[in-house]
Amino acid sequence: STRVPSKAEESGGRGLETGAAVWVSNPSQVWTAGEVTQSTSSHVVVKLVSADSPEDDLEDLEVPHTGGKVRLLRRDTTIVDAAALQYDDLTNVPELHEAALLQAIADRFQRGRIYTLTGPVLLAVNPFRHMPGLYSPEMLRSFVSAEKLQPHIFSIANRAYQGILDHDESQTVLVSGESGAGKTETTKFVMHFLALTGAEAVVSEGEKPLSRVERQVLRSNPLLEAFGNAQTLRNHNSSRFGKYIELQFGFDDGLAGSKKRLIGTRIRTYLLETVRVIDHQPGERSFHIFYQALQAASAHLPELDGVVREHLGKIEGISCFKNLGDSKCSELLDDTGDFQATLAAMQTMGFHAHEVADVLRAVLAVLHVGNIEFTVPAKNSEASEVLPSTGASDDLKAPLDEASELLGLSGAQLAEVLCYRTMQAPGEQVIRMGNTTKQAAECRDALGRYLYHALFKHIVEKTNASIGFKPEATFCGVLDIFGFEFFKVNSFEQLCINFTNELLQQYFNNFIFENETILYQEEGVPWQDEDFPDNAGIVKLLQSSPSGIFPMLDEECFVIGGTSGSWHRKLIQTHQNHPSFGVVKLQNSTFIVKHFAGPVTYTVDGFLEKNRDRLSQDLVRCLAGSDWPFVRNCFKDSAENSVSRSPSIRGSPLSSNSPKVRAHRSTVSSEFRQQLQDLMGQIRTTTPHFVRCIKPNAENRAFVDAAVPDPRPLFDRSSVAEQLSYQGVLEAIRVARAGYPVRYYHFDFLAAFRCIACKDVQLEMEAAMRKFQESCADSFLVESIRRLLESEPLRSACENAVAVGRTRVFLKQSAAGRLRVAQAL
Ligand code: AOV
Ligand code: MG
Repeated sequence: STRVPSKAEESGGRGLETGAAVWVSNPSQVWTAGEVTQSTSSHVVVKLVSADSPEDDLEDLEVPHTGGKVRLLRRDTTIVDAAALQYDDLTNVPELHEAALLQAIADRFQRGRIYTLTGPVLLAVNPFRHMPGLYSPEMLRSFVSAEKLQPHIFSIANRAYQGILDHDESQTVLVSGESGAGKTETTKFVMHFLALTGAEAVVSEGEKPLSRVERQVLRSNPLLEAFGNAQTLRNHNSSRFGKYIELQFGFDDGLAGSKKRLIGTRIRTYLLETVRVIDHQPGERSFHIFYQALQAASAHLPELDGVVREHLGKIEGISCFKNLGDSKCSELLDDTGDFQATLAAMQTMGFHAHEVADVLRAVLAVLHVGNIEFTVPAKNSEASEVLPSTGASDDLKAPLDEASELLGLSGAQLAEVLCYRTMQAPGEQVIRMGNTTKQAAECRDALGRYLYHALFKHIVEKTNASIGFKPEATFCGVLDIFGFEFFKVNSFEQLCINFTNELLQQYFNNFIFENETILYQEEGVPWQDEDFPDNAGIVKLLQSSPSGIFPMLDEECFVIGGTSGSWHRKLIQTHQNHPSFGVVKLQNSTFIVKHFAGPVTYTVDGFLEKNRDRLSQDLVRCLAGSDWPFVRNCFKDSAENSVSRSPSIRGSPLSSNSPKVRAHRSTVSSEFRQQLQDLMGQIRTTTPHFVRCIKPNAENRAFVDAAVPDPRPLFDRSSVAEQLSYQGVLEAIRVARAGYPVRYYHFDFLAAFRCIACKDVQLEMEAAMRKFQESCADSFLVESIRRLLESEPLRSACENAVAVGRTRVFLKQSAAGRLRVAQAL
């Protein structure tokens, strides 16, 4: 039967003959070349081959057949140059496994080939520098309507475009990878291709003007990045939100041309990291727009209107703002220049001058809110009041006054909702209670985050509205969403992100599986699918109602006296025997989820609070009554929904008891899961294209052509191997090679193994191969292949272990091994 080989099975030395070339697993190099010098019934002896100097005497290794710590994989020595064009698609490699994959990507990268295909999946290694010509207009044109898939992002984009033109089917390009791997850049190349190709298709001669929509779509990137990206330790332009952009195609009535081009767009965003407004790690920064706006304060910007210009003028630099801290700027960023781009993008998007001013006013308000500090009043240690002044700058008023003025409130109104809260049980009087300084500070931070989130949503909505969206049009979606994450401490955000990745992985597995099924069908080779790798169990553990990890978290948010700790205890009770769930001994507040990409330990502190994340309704009501229409509109909806939506006070047992409230409860995770479900539903209606981005080294060091002496590897093999594993690429290969891991095209098979046959038969085979070269008809070859497989001594080894398909020979390991032994004799 067909099984996916387990790790143990493929790792030992069983079946390896003396002289066999192998890859040896090695923690630092990940895979080192070696050769079997001795093969016994219990073990093999492997001599390591040093890549730098083959004569070096490296120690011999004894590897038992059971594998043990060391893993062995067969090394294909017939591949002289893995970077060769023949292997643009690695499915052409006869025996593809993780060592071969890693070597091929490494070899290709050294030669500047950053893109590689494994079947339909594109792997993209980030070069961290401009690659001359790689994305030029000529290059772009060369991919348009090319039939064969090539290792280039434009080729993938063209596939998607052709799918829309030829079949009128919607498409999705799913881009994944860790932070800094190049997802966002990849997304932009896809958008660039689709916008330009559509435009070129319409106007064939002379000038090729972009339409309004095309210009706006391209400009939407710098705009969203200004508000949603930040400099982090891993990426100077890290996206702190996920996005799905639907690029819609159709015939534009107003424009000439008979081909479809971009006619509309819808951008959806996910999980903006709003905590970054309040705080960030040393060496990182808050969102770009803060620094851009403050830089503009020093530059003269006459186009800005009075209030904002006056406020900007008073600011002496980022050090005025507590939330920006002592952020230093990378030389890779140009805030002043980027600000001009942000303003230009807003203009392209149709923001009027007063709307631009509103946006900047909100940016400043968020900063000033962050500066408000609290103190304990003399008589009451359980209460708080606003600290009068921090004296940040001579021109500035007290933070409370600056903030409230910008927000269109009075200082007293804002102080009231920060320092006091009200409660009301159904049918009873309103009670007013003082906040402690800690509670007041939490209120302030929640306000800053909420305000910024509202601003971000406003930017996205405005962008969508001005580009326009056609409900029925065929589209190409592009998904740029955070990859799998695991840090030293993992919290609610990581669980949400990793859950997203589980769903995408499940989708990816199904795609690979279907793809492989089609291949087998086309080849006329039967295959069974019983051991298809499947993460459905983990997905269920996370989301199934009512006892999945997320539904239990939601439930706990509405239980009186519920805490992260009580949720944790219930989790353990319910799931302790689940194969994908675990606990760490001696670590009381953690649990483990065994994700497809590896186990992640989550720390439960703060899960409940983060999942509730509601602004106090006192604040919402106050802001909904602002003098400033912009803020009023941002908070109007929340104020209207507030009665039925969630407890009127964070965690207040008084109102959460009311059945009316319970019926409409919503949490961050439930909203996010709903968004994800909609997204997956949408993606499932499209034809998918997968791009896996890979970060070659953790320091973002740029690709160099010449071998510049640098002891640090440009291509960190162990890190790349890890990424291939948790991006599911290895799994995909394992699935793809589940039934028959070794594959040769008919011709290649005879070229490699005809030597096994006796002389006369060999001559016949060579004649068949010549005929094939003239006619390309496989039928000439198939007869010879069958003859070879049925001859002694191969017959018994090949029975049930070889399938001859229409274009390829499929082999199980046992048969492949036997053939190699015969070949070597
Ligand atoms: P990410 O989107 O995957 O990270 P980016 O797309 O922002 O990563 O890429 C990081 C940086 O790598 C970019 O700013 C470029 O300098 C460089 N880069 C990426 N792809 C290419 C390419 N094809 N050619 C040249 N340079 C490239 V994150 O959003 O942090 O998860 O959160
Ligand atoms: Mg990004």
